[in-house]
Amino acid sequence: MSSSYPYAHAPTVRLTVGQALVRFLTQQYSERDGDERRLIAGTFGIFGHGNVAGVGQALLQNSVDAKEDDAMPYWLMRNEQGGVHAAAGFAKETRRRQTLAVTTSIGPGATNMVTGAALATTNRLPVLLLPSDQFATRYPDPVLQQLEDPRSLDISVNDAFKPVSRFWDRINRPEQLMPSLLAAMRVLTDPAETGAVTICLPQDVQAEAYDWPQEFFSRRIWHIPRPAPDPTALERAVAAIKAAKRPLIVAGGGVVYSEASEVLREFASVTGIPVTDTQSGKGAINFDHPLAVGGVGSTGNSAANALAAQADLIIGIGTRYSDFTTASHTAFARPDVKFVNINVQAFDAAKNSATMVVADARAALVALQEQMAGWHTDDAYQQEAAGLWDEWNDVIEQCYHRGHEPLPAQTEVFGALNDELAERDVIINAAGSMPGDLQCLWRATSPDQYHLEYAYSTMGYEIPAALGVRLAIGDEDRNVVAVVGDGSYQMMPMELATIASEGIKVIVVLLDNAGFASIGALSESVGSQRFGTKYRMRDASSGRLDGAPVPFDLAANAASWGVKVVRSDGIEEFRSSLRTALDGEESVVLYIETDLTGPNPPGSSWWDVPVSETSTLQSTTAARAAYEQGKRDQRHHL
Ligand SMILES: Cc1ncc(C[n+]2csc(CCOP(=O)(O)OP(=O)(O)O)c2C)c(N)n1
Ligand SMILES: [Mg+2]
Repeated sequence: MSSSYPYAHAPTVRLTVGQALVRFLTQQYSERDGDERRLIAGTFGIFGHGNVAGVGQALLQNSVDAKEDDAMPYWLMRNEQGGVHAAAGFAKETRRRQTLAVTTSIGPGATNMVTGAALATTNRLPVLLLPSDQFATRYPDPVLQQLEDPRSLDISVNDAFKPVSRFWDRINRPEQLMPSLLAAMRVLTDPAETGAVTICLPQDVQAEAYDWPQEFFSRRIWHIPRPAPDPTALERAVAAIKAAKRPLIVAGGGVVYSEASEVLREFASVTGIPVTDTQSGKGAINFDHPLAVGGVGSTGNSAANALAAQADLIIGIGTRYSDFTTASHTAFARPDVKFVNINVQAFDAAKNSATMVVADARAALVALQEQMAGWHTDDAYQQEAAGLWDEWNDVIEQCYHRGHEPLPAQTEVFGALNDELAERDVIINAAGSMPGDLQCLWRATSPDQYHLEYAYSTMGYEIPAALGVRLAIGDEDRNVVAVVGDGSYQMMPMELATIASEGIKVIVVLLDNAGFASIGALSESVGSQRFGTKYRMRDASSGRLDGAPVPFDLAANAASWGVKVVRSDGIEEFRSSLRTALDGEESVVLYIETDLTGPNPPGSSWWDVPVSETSTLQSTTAARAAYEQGKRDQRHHL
């Protein structure tokens, strides 16, 4: 087989696969609503023998040769997983119009990205993953870090990316790169299909030269569509809404990604339909909109959940109906409740046996509003919603200003953050007890403010995501604040070093409660007595981890990465350190100890976590009885 393009009439350029890859990526643009941007705005990487000579050499050559438009910025992260999280954070911040690539070596460098890939795909966020792979020629097999599967020499550890990628390919010959990259760009920019895109690059192929057709490297624009609703589907949706007395909107991430917030606000005002939100959708409607009623579901508030329980129609917009949104299929409790789902992906639109409107959220809302002209819900219903929301706002105030002693409740920290963050500052969080508190308490003023990864809920996402968000917003005058628990912090603190070396500003709020407030409370509720959920020394007499506090110092650890750390003793000190950090120029970790056991915001819902059916422990038997009671309200919407 020749190493050049067969079509004799095309001018060609001789480059390695690595060089061709980088050159191609610099020429890809996305476009939506006339806004053109570089699709792959940069590359995170860690080099090993798999990519140092191929993609690594190409990135070096680009940094030497490229003019401004052709440049591919490169950042060295500390952990490959952190690079993917940063790319996902970047993509979320840019509303999926742009993302980053991540290049790794083979073996562990590659598989370190699998969790990040799953996060991206679960959250429907585009990321481009470029793991290296074992030799295509197989001459030196088994190469260092090669798996070797006796059943098939074609299997490598990179096959582990297949279930967590929306597009997956392996480039065993240079020319395969052309159709593969074109298919990859389409998936990255398709709002219904997007997620992790993985292109595996055998280390020998990366360095191989080929005569590429020049037109492969021409500037290419990928138009991100806004699919319009099918008119008959829209008619069915309009009829369903007009027939409802107590309709309720669930606004999901799709509203934010489609930049449909303004249209949603207007639609709510005109139709008088109250709007609840999910973790990805919070801020889609501003909390002080007269029809906003906040977070719904397992960690939702009493107002949204009371309305959900009595709604006769749920209008889900851009939501995937996670179990937290549906309270494990107990939130929408009326026997006759029906659903209208607007979603760019048919898979989501079809959930709960809904009247499906497969369309872009903004396009569908505009069309819907036109056809709903003159119709609105009863005043009494709107007043009921507003009254319930007022009541919940009193609860928010209590949670935000508890004055809990000796250590503050973490809700007081959120109160300070909610007061101090500006409208377009970003708060980032992903796992622990914090997402639940934020879901029911946070008063989001804009769709930019609330950045929660609660589809994969990955401990360790927060710090690298803050790095990605900061890279996305550049030197815009906005603060990026990652809130991280002590458990999450210990999973992935090392990207603080990347933040320090890049000299960029993020604020990390590190809440140290010496354990898992989240899983601890859950453990107690399922009768497992907080077993193994505290960071404590092993106690000689009990044999368990319930001895003295572990003598580690997370604040000192944070400082060791090269960022400034400020310890706050109590909530007033925290408020003032926060103000200083927000006004300042440099990255700061704000460290504060909080109470492991709350007090937590009052719950108003359920979450299905099965409790042991048989046990010798009284705590478990009692929890099982409560669990069986909870199951009685669970249903399919058929
Ligand atoms: C990578 C990963 N492992 C395990 C879990 C399960 N999990 C959810 S929350 C949590 C504890 C989080 O502890 P911390 O960050 O201290 O937050 P807290 O619960 O104290 O608020 C665990 C282990 C997870 N979400 N992600
Ligand atoms: Mg903790």
